[in-house]
Amino acid sequence: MKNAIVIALCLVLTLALSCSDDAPAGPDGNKIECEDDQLYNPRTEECVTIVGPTNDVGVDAVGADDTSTRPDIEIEPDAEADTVLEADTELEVDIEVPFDPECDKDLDGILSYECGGNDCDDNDFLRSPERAEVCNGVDDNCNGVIDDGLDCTFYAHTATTLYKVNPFLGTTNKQADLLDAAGTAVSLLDIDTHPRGSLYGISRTALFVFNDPEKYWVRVAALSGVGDANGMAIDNSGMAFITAAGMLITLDLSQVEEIVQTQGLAASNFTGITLSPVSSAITGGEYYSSGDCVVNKSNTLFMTSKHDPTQDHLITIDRVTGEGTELGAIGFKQVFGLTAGWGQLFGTTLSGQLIGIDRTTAQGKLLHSFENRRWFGTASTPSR
Ligand SMILES: [Ca+2]
Ligand SMILES: [Ca+2]
Ligand SMILES: [Ca+2]
Ligand SMILES: [Ca+2]
Repeated sequence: MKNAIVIALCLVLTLALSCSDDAPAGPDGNKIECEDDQLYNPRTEECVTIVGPTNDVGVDAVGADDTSTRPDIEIEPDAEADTVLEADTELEVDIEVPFDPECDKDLDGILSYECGGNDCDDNDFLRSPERAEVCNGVDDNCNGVIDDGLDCTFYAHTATTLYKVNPFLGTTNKQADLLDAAGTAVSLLDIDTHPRGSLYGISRTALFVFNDPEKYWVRVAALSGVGDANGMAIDNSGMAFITAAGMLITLDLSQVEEIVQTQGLAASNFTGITLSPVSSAITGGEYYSSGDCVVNKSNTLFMTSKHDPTQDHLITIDRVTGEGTELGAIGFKQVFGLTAGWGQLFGTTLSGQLIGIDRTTAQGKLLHSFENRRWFGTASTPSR
């Protein structure tokens, strides 16, 4: 300890003190012995008493304590250690604070109301404020409103009226009577939505497009050879397919659609247009169009077939070869409307039923029955 003090003083004292443990020699060459608490000052040729390190005031006064109090400075690592300790402590909090599984039963990361969180359904992983709203009849994003900000409807028509149907809520909203600009009834067999948004309809002799702002139908072309038609579907490239009894009829809409897009829906734009669809037999079985066909997002063409008098069946049809493949019985008759939307298939029947249809097994499930509605046809949603 004494050596440390000596060294410390040597480092800082400006006095020309002799800092040696060896006894210094006096002017006469004799060894001078200083006391233990003294050092020899050769300038004054005398021993001076060391102010001890325990006297903080004295040592600080000469700055020596700066060295001798290094341990004070070395507290810094302690301080760092404290910081590290704090980090460690926080980490331990994250890991070790016991979590009550009752507060997030569905494990969606959002706590239940009871635990101070805002998960409006702590039993449903798919519902929380972190979720996006989707069409399903459910308040996915927990803002208290079902399917807010979305159009969750498809077009369906009876013999006289066009509706928008919400299959999730089981509601309908009348859009228009089936009339042309002059107020004459338009007898539509079926309707479908073009990928670019136009709503098309067919009668036995003509093709129509719905003027949505004006709420009437515009005759855009004469049709031949579709007299038995009862279903129409438009694929993702804009090609229309019409089903009539055991036939698949292909109708190229591009000429008309081009005019719709570039010139608008004025009747004079469509004077003299006649379209000649191409017919081919539906092969692969004794299939017979019940009332509708539809193309889903992956361009698969489905058709309801009434070859079984007890119930309709769902088949797929190869759009190029016309070969049909049965998926199974739907469990419902007179499925005159077939629509694809939100990744699902829906059917509507002549007796007013709305059904969900399994795309793999064809099994239908009743979703809603509309009183006094006889559904003729339905159109797919633009997003399908
Ligand atoms: Ca939760
Ligand atoms: Ca939840
Ligand atoms: Ca919502
Ligand atoms: Ca929803």
